[in-house]
Amino acid sequence: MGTPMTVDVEDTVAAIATAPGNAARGIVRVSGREALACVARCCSPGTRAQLEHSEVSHRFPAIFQTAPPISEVPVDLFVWPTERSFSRQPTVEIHAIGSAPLLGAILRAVCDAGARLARPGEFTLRSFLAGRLDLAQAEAVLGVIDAANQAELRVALEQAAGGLSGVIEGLRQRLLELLAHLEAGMDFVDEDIQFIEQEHLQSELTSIRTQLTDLEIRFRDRGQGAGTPRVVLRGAPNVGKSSLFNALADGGKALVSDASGTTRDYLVQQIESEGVMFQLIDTAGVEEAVQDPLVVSVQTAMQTQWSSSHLELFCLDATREPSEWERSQLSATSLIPRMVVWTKADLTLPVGVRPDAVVTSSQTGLGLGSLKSAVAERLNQANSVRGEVVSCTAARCRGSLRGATQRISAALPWVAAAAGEELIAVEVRAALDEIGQIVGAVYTDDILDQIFSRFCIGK
Ligand SMILES: Nc1nc2c(ncn2[C@@H]2O[C@H](COP(=O)(O)OP(=O)(O)OP(=O)(O)O)[C@@H](O)[C@H]2O)c(=O)[nH]1
Ligand SMILES: [Mg+2]
Repeated sequence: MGTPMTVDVEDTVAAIATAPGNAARGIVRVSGREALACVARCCSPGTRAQLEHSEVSHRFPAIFQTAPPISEVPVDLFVWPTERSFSRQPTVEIHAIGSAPLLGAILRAVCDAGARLARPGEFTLRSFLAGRLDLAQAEAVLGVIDAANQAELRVALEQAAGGLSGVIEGLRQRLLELLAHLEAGMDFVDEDIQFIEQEHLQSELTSIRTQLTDLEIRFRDRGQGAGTPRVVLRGAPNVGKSSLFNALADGGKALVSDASGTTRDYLVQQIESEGVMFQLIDTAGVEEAVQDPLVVSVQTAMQTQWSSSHLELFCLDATREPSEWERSQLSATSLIPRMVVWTKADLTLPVGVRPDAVVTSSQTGLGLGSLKSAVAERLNQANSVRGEVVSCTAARCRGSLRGATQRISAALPWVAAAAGEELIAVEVRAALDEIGQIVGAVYTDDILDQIFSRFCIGK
């Protein structure tokens, strides 16, 4: 298997593993087939014998010989003679006083003895290729190195310990299990054996899709600076979105009228609630099966606003029963986190109030305070989970998560139509490939290159 950085991932590499600058302690790390022999060549015969006879990981003081004028350096050697090291290769760490010229001299000596300089991220790459880390964990190593504060460090350490990988792996296992059942069905296509109930397949795929969407939303703002969250008013025409917009945004200037389809372009207003700033966006009512080119472009603009928002306030008119479209929206999982809002509650109280819905009236101001507080609370919650992954992982994984979600969305109609297992299996397999890229169960040289080239040398 080729890798972007090196053809031979077993040859012996060396680098200074500690940050530049003087410190109490500095480390030169040597990893690869000949690691122990290379270091042994730089030590006294006694140390050499000790290295050659190392069978288990151990540590001992030694005198390291470099070129004059420094010549003899007292060091501590940390030795991993077997695959029980970080890179899963024989490894030696030479711990010395953290002086740059001293560490430089040690590194040169090791290279003269047969090692070559490691490339950025090469130790971590080896660890990944040896199966010790998955890609998300490898990136977490980068996150630990780059952490600017305690909170970032906590997130990176948790990811390095496999937090994210555990979640992704769980989803992967569930998809693999479905795939196994589907493939079994394909093998026995002539016999009347059902390996998986259609209902189970449907509910399992739907639940996996919900989890993927949640993850994607959590990742959305990482790696590109969060900015002010966007909260969009969405719903059928004439339900009172613009009236609510005006009532919530002091001085909101949205046009309001009895006529359906009043709002054409979207409007944005900055709002503050309980210390949380957000942008409230009024959009055109959702119209189905439109043909008029103007309405089509209005609907497209609305869709764009919606899909780039962080929270949707789905508005329902309390004076009438929810329409079929509204009911289907409420039962489907949404890509955007959603809150349900009843409007016009001064005219009549909604029937069948949902426990999670906020009841409002733009006319009397009923429920507006609660709605603002609820929005602030939801945005706060979203903020705290959004920080759970290292930002470079988030940036890389968004595409994979979205791809997997789309594949599962494509599979669901086949399931509903009781179509052949092959059609469903194709999508499930593709979803698995997408998810596999996050942890590196499936990877390409490009991905590896992108990730490991961001490391500094010595990691
Ligand atoms: N009584 C009462 N009427 C309301 C309330 N909210 C909106 N309305 C009326 O409902 C009608 C539609 O309101 P809009 O705010 O324009 O509705 P919209 O959802 O923005 O409509 P489109 O932009 O066409 O999608 C208007 O006649 C409003 O006066 C409310 O809380 N109470
Ligand atoms: Mg409107």
